[in-house]
Amino acid sequence: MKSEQLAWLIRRHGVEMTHLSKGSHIGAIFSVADIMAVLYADILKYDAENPGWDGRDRFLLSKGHAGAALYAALAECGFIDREELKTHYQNGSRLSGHVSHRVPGVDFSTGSLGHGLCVAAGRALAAKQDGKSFRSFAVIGDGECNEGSVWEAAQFANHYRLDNLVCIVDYNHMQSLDFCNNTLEVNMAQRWAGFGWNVIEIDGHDHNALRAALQSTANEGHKPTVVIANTVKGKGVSFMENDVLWHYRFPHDGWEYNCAVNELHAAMPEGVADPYTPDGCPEAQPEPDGCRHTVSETYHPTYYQREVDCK
Ligand SMILES: Cc1ncc(C[n+]2csc(CCOP(=O)(O)OP(=O)(O)O)c2C)c(N)n1
Ligand SMILES: [Mg+2]
Repeated sequence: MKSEQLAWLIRRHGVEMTHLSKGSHIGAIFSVADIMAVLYADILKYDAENPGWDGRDRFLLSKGHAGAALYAALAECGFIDREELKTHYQNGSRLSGHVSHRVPGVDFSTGSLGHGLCVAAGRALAAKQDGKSFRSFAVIGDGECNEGSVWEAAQFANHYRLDNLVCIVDYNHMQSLDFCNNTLEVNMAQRWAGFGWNVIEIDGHDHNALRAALQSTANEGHKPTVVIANTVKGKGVSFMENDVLWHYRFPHDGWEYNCAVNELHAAMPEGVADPYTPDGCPEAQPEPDGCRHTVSETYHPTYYQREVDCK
């Protein structure tokens, strides 16, 4: 499957999964969808028939709250059944809201931010010590970079010259309740370079740029590589883009779900079929006046305004 098709399906599954479960993090899922799609379509070595294959690249979605994006990719790549996606975030399901290692193709549970890069760095060192050729990848959030453990791992990876380690930062400038720079400012590229990493900065929704950055990360100094992927939180549905509301809100019945689906349909790549609403949502009404938010200064007014005005 082409990465563009996979990215579309990740977004479509993401809408359905959060809608059905009344679950969170659709903005984070959309933000990382293109990164996940290029990784699973073009970059990672894996065997869906044998998820524990020793030669596989090791992958971690450290921003585990976007687990639906990973589960959707795993379903489309044959690790789990598509039908199971409908159980996401629901009691008894192994597809927990945050990433679970009980799911085939997942080696490590995530959701408590700040741990993924540490594990990925350890795996990269183990590969070197054992003479194995796999690469170790971690996708982390920019808000996650507030965690000190990220920078401990960064130092460690530099010290051991882990050129088989790739960290991708989903750089959407937002964290759960606010913009990152209102919370704790990080000069992203400069910080990683200062920690001795090979820094590549790209548009995180440009599949060609992602492929080029991730294909080979070998470099003369044997440095670990960080791909700073500039993204838009909520990318793909206009009223979810750059609005902190959609960190926790799920697409509700009515115009939110219908318009989200129809916007995705308008951008559907060739060769893809929508498993849920093949013809889109014909009944879709446009959103009521005053419900579309622009980039907000702070979380609170935006969130409560929507709850009061537009329910
Ligand atoms: C250790 C820890 N602290 C707090 C949280 C709660 N939390 C969940 S998502 C989130 C924001 C993450 O922001 P970012 O890493 O930028 O991810 P994005 O959603 O923007 O992709 C926070 C603070 C958590 N999951 N783990
Ligand atoms: Mg973020």
